[in-house]
Amino acid sequence: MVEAQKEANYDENAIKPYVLPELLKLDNGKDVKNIKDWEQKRRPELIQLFTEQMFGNVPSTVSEAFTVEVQEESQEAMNGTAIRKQIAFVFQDKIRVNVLFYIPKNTPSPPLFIGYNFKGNHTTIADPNVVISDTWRILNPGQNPESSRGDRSSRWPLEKIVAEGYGIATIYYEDVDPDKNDFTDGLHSLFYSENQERPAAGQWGSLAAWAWGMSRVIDYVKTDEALADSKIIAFGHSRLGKATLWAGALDKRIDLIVSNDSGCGGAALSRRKFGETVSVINTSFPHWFNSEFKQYNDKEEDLPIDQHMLIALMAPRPVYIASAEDDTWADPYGEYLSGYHASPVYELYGKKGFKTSIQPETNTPVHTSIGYHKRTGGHDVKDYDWEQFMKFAKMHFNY
Ligand code: GTR
Repeated sequence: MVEAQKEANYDENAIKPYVLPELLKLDNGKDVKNIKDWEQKRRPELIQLFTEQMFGNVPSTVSEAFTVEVQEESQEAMNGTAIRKQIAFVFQDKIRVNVLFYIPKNTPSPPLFIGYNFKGNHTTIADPNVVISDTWRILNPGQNPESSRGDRSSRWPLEKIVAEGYGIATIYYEDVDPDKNDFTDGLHSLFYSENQERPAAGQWGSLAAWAWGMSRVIDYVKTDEALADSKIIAFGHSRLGKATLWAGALDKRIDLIVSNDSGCGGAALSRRKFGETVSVINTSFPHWFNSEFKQYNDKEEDLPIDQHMLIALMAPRPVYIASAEDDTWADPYGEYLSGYHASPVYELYGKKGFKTSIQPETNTPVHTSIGYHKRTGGHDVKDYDWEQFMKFAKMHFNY
């Protein structure tokens, strides 16, 4: 990995000319002229292409039931300003996925951020009541979870988010699918036919499973009286930003989508081959995408899609693309360009996207129907990022 990062191209002038696949042209060559063409024809074509060529399809057996348990609830979280609620999805009595909510008190239907975390719900806040996940214990044998409580709180300014009037739900992503090239555990394992140990050709990889998991959280939210009418903001950083974009494409109950430093396979245009490339990502993380995506290793120009199309699938809902100046591996300019090239779909809806292909200066956010900023610093989630996401959400929800 370190080697691949050293060898990658970071020179804007070394990018070979490329032609992006056309967003507003149907497979049969006809132009997409209006919202109806987009929604009824082009959008479904693109969903199908991303499913078949990249993220993989979800097995049909996946509709199998799961149960929801309320594990814990307190009206006195965050010094009495918030309700803490912890629920668990239990899949076939084998897998528990814990969801941690903080909901501002006395705020009817607050907009709700839903986002995966990398290291366990208990790392997002130093709250001794946060349940430690079973999967976390399995993946971290012999480690005392108490020593990591709150140690990721710099990425999760939960008190500030709640103080601004937002609810937040977070889930440990490895509860849904442990992040390794092994499909014997995690959600995939529940939907195999006999003797199957891996997803079949074309079936879902880990990113699609994480996206699917996010939609199950929304299923629950819609049944919770306090949140059923809340606007839903899906948030994800890096690989979880990729999963969040895919969730946003598939699930229109998500009202606003935030991708932070999502890079290759997320917001960054693949054809630029700047920083991480398709071949590198498929080699380092063969389990993220489906088997079909491997055929585009070093052949990005053969892809029938590129990532501006993924951004366009959010339209007309607001989408935020955040980059970081030193995160060249994720190709900040390629992330901006996806927003720029997705803009014509927003314009079909009479909404504003980006008018120029020139990337905004560092720490100079642009907030239209598409939001973008490149902040100072590296691959991370900072208060600055959250401040922009909340400002953007306020603007769109008149909140
Ligand atoms: C990197 C990977 C990126 C990005 C990142 C992360 O190693 O190459 O695509 O997803 O991990 O998730 O932090």
